[in-house]
Amino acid sequence: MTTTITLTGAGGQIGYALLFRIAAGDMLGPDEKVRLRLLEIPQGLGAAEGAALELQDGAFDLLEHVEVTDDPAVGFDGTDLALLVGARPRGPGMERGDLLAANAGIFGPQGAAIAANAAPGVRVTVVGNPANTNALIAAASADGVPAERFSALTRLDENRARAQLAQILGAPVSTISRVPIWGNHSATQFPDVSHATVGGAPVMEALRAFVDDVPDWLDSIFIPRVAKRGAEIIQVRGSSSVASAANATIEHVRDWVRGTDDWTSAAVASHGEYGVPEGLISSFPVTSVDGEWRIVEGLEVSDWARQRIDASVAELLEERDTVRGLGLL
Ligand code: NAX
Repeated sequence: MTTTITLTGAGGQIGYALLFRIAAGDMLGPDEKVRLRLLEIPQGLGAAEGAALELQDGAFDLLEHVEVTDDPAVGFDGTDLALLVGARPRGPGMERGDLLAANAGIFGPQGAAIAANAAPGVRVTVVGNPANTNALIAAASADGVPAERFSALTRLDENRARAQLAQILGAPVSTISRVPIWGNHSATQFPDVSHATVGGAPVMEALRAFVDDVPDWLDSIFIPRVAKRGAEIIQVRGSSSVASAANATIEHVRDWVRGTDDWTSAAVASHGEYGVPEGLISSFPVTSVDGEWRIVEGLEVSDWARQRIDASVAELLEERDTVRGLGLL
């Protein structure tokens, strides 16, 4: 079988880290051939064309074809998986509203181009920030494509949270499970350890051996560390997260297409679960079954968790209202 994959922002940093792993079979497995469409804006075409030449030189067995374009109709033609990574970064003096508007100008037309050109079962993963609201705009612009086919990346946040827990508990990260991210992929996100396990045992109990006051540690150290990890990487590395973001994108798409054994996190369209207003693209604990994300329902949510979920969801509502107010939704 061959899957057609469109990557926007293919000339950018995350694009460069993603392409070779996709071609090597890390995303869809060793038996699935891939056809890549690299969609850029004119200024990014050179970098995308360079990446295409290197893909050729990689002589990947699974890579059938690579095409570079700045035309969304060509880029999304017959695509099965659209990875929307390219976005407008916040420039100097840009207000939040300007940023949302600039990105609505990208993700609205891309949503429409997906509806007009993509394969009937297309799945769209939004990485470019502000990811949740960009996904909302793309989905709203994609007439005839169900909102369930759109999701935004919060897997990097979850991976960061699991890694932090592994570090303090002195346990392999592979033994840490069920650490969902709720809400927005932003500083208001809520990495939730209430249901987390380490080697099958509750993390909340395990933490007591390492931390005096667990709720205080969660509030003052863990949650801010996870939520601001992107800024920490920029400070230390001098550039934003790239390989870890590409890795999370690979895992997100792999799980969506091939299914999960346990919970993970993804920002998906709410149908009102956990009081999140219907239609918002909010991060939830999810599983993937038969190629569809399913929100894990029936979890107990403490008052403490409720407040944090509500705060992040309020930010998502604000973003939606700003975009609506500008007539872009
Ligand atoms: P770069 O600036 O390196 O690359 C972005 C690329 O997108 C550029 O080549 C640009 O020409 C292209 N582009 C811009 N508008 C486009 C359009 N309309 N169509 C096609 N291509 C377009 O950024 P990079 O480091 O690769 O990051 C990409 C995006 O990921 C950013 O928005 C970033 O904020 C976001 N991130 C999201 C994360 C998440 O967890 N959801 C984590 C990592 C990352 O911060």
